[in-house]
Amino acid sequence: RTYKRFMQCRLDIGWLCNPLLAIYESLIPTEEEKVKQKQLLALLEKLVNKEWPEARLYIYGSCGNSFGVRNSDIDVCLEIQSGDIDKSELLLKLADILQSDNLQDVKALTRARVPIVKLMDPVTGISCDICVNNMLAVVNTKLLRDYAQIDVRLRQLAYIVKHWAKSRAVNETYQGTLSSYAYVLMCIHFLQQRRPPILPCLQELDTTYSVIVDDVRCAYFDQVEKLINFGTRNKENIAQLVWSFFHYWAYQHDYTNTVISVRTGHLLSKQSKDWTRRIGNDRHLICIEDPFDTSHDLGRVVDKFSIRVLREEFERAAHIMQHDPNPCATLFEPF
Ligand code: 3AT
Ligand code: MG
Repeated sequence: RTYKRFMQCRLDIGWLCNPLLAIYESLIPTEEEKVKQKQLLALLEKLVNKEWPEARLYIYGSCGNSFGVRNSDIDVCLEIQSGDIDKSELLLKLADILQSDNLQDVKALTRARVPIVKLMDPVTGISCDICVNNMLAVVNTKLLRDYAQIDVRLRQLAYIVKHWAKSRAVNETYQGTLSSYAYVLMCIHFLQQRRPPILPCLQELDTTYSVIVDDVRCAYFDQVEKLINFGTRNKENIAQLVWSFFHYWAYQHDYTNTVISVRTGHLLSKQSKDWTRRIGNDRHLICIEDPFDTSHDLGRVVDKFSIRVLREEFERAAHIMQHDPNPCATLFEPF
């Protein structure tokens, strides 16, 4: 009986699809904004190549991975053979090159955790952070973008989850909650685990794309246009998926023993990764394996206080999805 009621509840929330999709649509950047981003990238490339002809610029993060909301800043990575020049010097030089043109507020932040040059383009109104040789981020951006093309429900779910996380202030790594990147990986893993699955595991399929970055081999199947029918046997709609996502993280996930792994498409044991105890500042209270840098737990920022905050927020969201008469308002109420 309980199971029947449980299923009934999930089937009955179809009416929530339209309001959830309306939120999703309202968050997607416009074509006009995408064009402006490309213009700014072209301008930066021109300026950089005048000084360093062999250097390249890549967009990474939410503007490149197709999980970016409207009016966000762009993250750019400069790839350059730096020889014996150190990163700080390189960034100061870069700031100098960009200073000379019509860009505003050009600043090199050489002591940041990820050192960057910040700037604002008055023509497009877009702000931009440029880092150097952070190619693993460029490659994981491509992986997320490729997953997004397989089934539109990933983009829908991830936008809703990111919007929820920002509204509820649980998207702040410096306060011990999770990065946007971590939330998108949670969504991908979740959709790999549905039965029938909505997403495949690209790193388990034949390799069609392979690069070596910082001694890590990044390889997976990237001909995603061949996979656009992959998830069609699963008929779950976005309301059911949002409901199930929050239920999973509120009540079903085994925080004590398991690691989510997009790389394998499965749960792994903490034991197998030796993530069973605190080492230094890594507490492994919620474990999310980076798909390429597999020694990296994206949950390592979470501490014993913030894990409670996170789990209470998952429970709150699950409760709202189940009982609230107007979930679309309550779910995203500012914290
Ligand atoms: P927002 O829309 O800006 O919140 P985002 O996708 O830009 O989301 P972040 O700002 O968290 O995400 O990170 C920017 C990119 O940097 C995303 C990912 O390619 C990379 N990245 C972020 N955190 C990590 C990490 N811990 N390990 C590896 N790559 C990371
Ligand atoms: Mg970002």
